[in-house]
Amino acid sequence: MAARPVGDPAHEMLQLKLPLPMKAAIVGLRHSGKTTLFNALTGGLAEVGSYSSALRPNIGVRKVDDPRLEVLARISHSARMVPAEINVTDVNYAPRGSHDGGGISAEVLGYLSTADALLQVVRCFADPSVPHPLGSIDPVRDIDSFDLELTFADLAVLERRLLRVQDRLKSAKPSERASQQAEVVLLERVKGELERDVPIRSQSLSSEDRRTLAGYQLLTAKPMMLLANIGDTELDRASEIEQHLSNRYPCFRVLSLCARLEMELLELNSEEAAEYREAMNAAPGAIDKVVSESLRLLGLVTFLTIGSDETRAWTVPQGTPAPQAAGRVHSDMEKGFIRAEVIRYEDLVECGSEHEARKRGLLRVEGKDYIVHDGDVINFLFNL
Ligand SMILES: Nc1nc2c(ncn2[C@@H]2O[C@H](COP(=O)(O)OP(=O)(O)OP(=O)(O)O)[C@@H](O)[C@H]2O)c(=O)[nH]1
Ligand SMILES: [Mg+2]
Repeated sequence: MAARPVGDPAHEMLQLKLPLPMKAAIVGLRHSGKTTLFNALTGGLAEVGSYSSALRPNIGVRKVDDPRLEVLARISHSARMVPAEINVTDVNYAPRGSHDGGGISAEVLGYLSTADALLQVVRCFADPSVPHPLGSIDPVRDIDSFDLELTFADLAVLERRLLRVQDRLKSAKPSERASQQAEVVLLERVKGELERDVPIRSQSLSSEDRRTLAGYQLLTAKPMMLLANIGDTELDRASEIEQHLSNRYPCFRVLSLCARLEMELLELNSEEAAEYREAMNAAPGAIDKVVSESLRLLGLVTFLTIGSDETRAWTVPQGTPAPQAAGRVHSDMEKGFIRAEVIRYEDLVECGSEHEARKRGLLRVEGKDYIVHDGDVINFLFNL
């Protein structure tokens, strides 16, 4: 069958939407404002302040606002715009030593281990009507305590894995011994560093070591960001608090915001919200910043497709080759991939049309080894 460009009516018949594999998990101590942030991020209506150890996590989706979509939709006269999405989970977590829990429960660990990145909500707001599980407001203690929990969880996984590999080594065939011995050496090294308080994400490991470890879904290996949840009376100190935590934890990206205010603002129209924001001294774009930083934390880049039917943003992990990116749009496009026609977003905007970009030689034809970049506008050609 002849090559068929994206946007061809026959394309409509294909099942367009594939599940997005990347997931950010909101974590943090009890009553830090996780569910409030979840609602602010996803427009969700999950009940806040309703922690129970049996509570299921909230699972939602955040659309990624991208001003490039509107520009491209105008250029390509698209009927509609479809933004990219990130999956967000709000996981309940009770800290070791608090009256309602002894560490992270196995259920929570299960959710955390499948997350690709962690957004840690750090309680900075003081409110006597919302008791802190450890009795006082102390962001540094909370961050360190959470880190300890992640470390304990990883040590338990590594110890179990080590026992299993050592056991298997006893009856291993000569051809399997070398790789199993190498795994034992790696696990012991990683465990030793972890015992010296070096999280796996900060350990110096080869990409092969990281590939081996990836299967264990270790928590301190996951990228993490700190979200300082400040009270609405402290908004004028937002950047000071952010700076303080950034200095204390240079390995983490730190953002400060008032999750409750951001959630409440969703109920107002944009004019009222802007007025309220100004009155409260709350900088605009706090949630957008959380979203864009989450994309970065997840290691995602955005490419775009255009057509008269729709202009759409898609996210893929950095380093994704063109055929796999095509597979995000539809699995048939990956299977029958021929080539990709790529224009840089900025070039397309400057040319004003695909036709003009083609004329000026700014449309590149790329093969299966092409690595997709953020802002690529792509037309995949494929065989069915
Ligand atoms: N004063 C104040 N209260 C807040 C703020 N953010 C959240 N809260 C309140 O803190 C309480 C807990 O908020 P949640 O969002 O449920 O916190 P959580 O971390 O999900 O709590 P658990 O699920 O119980 O662990 C609620 O009563 C919120 O209204 C804030 O910025 N200021
Ligand atoms: Mg909650």
